Amino acid sequence: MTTGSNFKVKDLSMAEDGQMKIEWAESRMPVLMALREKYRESQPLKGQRIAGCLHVTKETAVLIRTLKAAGAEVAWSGCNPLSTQDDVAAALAADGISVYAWHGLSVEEFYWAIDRTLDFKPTLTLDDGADLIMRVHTKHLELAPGILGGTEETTTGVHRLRAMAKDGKLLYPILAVNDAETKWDFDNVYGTGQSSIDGILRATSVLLAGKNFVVAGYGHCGKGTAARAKGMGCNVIVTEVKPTAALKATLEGMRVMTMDEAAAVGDIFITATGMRDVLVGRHFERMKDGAILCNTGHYDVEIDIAALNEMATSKRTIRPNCDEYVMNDGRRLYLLANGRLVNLAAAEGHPSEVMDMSFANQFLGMLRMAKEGGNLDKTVHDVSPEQDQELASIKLETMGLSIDRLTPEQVAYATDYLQGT
Ligand code: 9W1
Repeated sequence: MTTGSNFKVKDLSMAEDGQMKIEWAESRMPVLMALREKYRESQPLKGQRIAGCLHVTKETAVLIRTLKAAGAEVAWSGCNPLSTQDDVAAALAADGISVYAWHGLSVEEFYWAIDRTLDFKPTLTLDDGADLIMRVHTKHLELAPGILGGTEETTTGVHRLRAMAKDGKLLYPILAVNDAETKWDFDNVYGTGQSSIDGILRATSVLLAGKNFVVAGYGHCGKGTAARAKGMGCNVIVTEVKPTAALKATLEGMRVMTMDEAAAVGDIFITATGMRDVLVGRHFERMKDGAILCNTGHYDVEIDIAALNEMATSKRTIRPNCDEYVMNDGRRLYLLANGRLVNLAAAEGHPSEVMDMSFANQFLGMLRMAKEGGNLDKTVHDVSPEQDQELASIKLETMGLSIDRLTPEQVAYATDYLQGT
């Protein structure tokens, strides 16, 4: 461990590798980079101290540097004990950022790291999962009056905070970055879609073309994964419990059937339901020799791993993130990443281009809280629809794409209910 007066990371000598990763991400995150240039002069975050608690990754580093470029002082900890990229943390520390994060820290160390960022008496907080906000509300209440506002990145965190706000327990306003269309709609569909396929390929290196690819759940994550698998030449089968979702899958060219039917024909299975017991013993019994099983839902409850262990006569790790289970009749089933999120465990999470939009929402959220936080109700606030459109418009521009504008006549037509038949 390398400890400095304002950081604790795994090994400061990894900074050069981290710096290269960050530069790579910067080259793929044009919206944040455009915002960095836009606010470099005016310094809208001057005088603000931001405590952040979010996965220490190359993408997060691009956000941190953008906040700093806009004038903020920043102190950071990771929001998950296993998501920190140690070389990225080292590069941030070498750059003078107060960062307390290393891969595999214990629960005590996790809260210790959050507390170090609170020593800094933040005026703004930035969360993924609300652990930092909760720490202020439980152990550091004295800091709350000095905090103008905060932002929250995820669904789970937003749920927690809305419940708190309902009870009147929230001590400063929060912006629900998660609920911005340019966040959840892109993260879940395109981020999870690509990274799940990426995880399967890294763990197995199988050919996707021609395979029967079974997606359980046709929500945003399932839909994204199914679309990408189809693009790679798979025959995609969708299983669902919700009639409208199943109907959409059908009309998008997916085959729909029950898991009992799919179990016998699938080559690759991925669960994306958020529900437990999606693949269970009776499915394992029917599966073909060589079938590959994985999960991209939040919790590792979708595949009944206990049953798999019980049914198997032997088990070995045949490749990283790929366990071979031999059934009593000799069939081999392959479980990826122990049934945990295959896109995080076997790949690298969402690609930088997708995080660009999520984190541009975070950046604009910080600007808004710095400016208006003091006047907002102490509840959970939504990102404005204008911010969504502005952000999408910058993204399009950075991709060299132009779109049409309504003419005044078209605007009048759209708003005049007297016109029409
Ligand atoms: N977030 N930069 C693992 C990621 C863990 C993780 C998690 C992301 C990003 C879903 C955020 C092994 C990055 C993060 C790389 C990695 C997430 C949990 C990102 C996808 C969400 C519980 N949740 N995310 N990049 N670990 O991709 O910040 O590689």
